[in-house]
Amino acid sequence: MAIDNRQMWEDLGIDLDEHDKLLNALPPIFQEIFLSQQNRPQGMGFFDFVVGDIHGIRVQELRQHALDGGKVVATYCVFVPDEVTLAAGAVPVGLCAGTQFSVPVAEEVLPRNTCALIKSSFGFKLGRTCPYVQSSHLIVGETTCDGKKKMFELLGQYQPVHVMEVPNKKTERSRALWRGEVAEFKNIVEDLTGNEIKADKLAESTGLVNQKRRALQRLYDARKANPVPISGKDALLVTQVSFYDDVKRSTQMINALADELEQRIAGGDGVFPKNAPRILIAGSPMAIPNWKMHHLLEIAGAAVVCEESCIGTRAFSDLVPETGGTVEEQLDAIANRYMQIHCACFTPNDERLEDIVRLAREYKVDGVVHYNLQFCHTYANEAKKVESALAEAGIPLLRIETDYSDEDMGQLRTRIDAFLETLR
Ligand code: BJ8
Repeated sequence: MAIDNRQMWEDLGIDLDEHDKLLNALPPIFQEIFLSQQNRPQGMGFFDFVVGDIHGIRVQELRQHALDGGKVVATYCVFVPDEVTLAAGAVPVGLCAGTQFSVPVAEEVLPRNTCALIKSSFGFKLGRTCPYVQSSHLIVGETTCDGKKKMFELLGQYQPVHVMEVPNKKTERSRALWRGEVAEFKNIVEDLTGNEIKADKLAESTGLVNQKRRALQRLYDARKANPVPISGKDALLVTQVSFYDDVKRSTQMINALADELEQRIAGGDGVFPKNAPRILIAGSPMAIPNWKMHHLLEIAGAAVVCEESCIGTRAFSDLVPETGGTVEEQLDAIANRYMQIHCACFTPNDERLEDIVRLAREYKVDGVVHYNLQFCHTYANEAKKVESALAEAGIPLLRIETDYSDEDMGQLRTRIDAFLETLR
């Protein structure tokens, strides 16, 4: 039987008036940023549809899963292993944390000088405006940064939260700690679902998640072409949607889009002129619906061709080896794979610097924009080392520090125009 959205939102405890404001604000923004683009790939139709119905069908699926006795496990960070969640029969869902809409309510509790991603996530819970948060049986946080880990303590007053301890170094001792965290997470999802994780299920879910990563790799490989067959905004949207959509469906739709992009490349069909400055964005992740930086760069005439971020290469570059074996052996492989994520929470984190220079070359970029969410100290401090590494490689860099508000749009446009001018 079809589920009525309003009734569903009410059942989930959503503040319907505030939620109406949020949903009413989205279509004009989406029209301006996405639908107004020229020569978009047809495969973007699916992703437009998903965003157009952002709190509808996917939430209905989660709701149905819950009504059937299933569990939903929500996350904010690419350190939480979806393979384990899926192997227990639960559904993983990446939560949105990319809008200014949910920031003011969070500032009634959190210090204002907290990064927008933290405030936005907390504000969704406090304001009861996100049906994904409301649908979750467990929110899994991590200790990647101080702001987040203290926010998760507060979030735990409203909803069940489990925090995974992500170490700050990549020594053997730290790896052992992380392996223990993965083992504990397995026990927690088993308790939550009542399902024991078996080796065959874990191998199957590892294969599924890897397939999604391979599909994203194809999408990103297509962006290496010149002219580039898809805008940075559209590629960003695809990656953002893949965080909360069904894993199998995402994989299928991204692969269909990649097929189309490969045909475009064969035909020399691009969305920007060949001489458009090619930009790599590196830094803090851009949770949906944070499209600000891509939009500003692309309306200024640049082509964003890659993101070195967790809504980008850090999410899919490494696969979990599909060697099978016992549950414990597979968990070893999973834990190792996640320790290859080069988040700025690690010290030292030189591998990230190497990644940025390598990606800049692979994607043949003209310049790099280091994107930093205001008050994110790990990325802000690391930006200095990124600057040195890029200077040594002879690659121009623009450092941007911003939040989710529109207040600095004029100033950012001026700085972006000036930067692109130096690249032309
Ligand atoms: S693995 S980047 S998704 S932690 S921007 S909340 S770090 S103050 S988001 Fe991240 Fe996982 Fe690392 Fe990736 Fe804190 Fe910085 Fe805010 Fe951040």
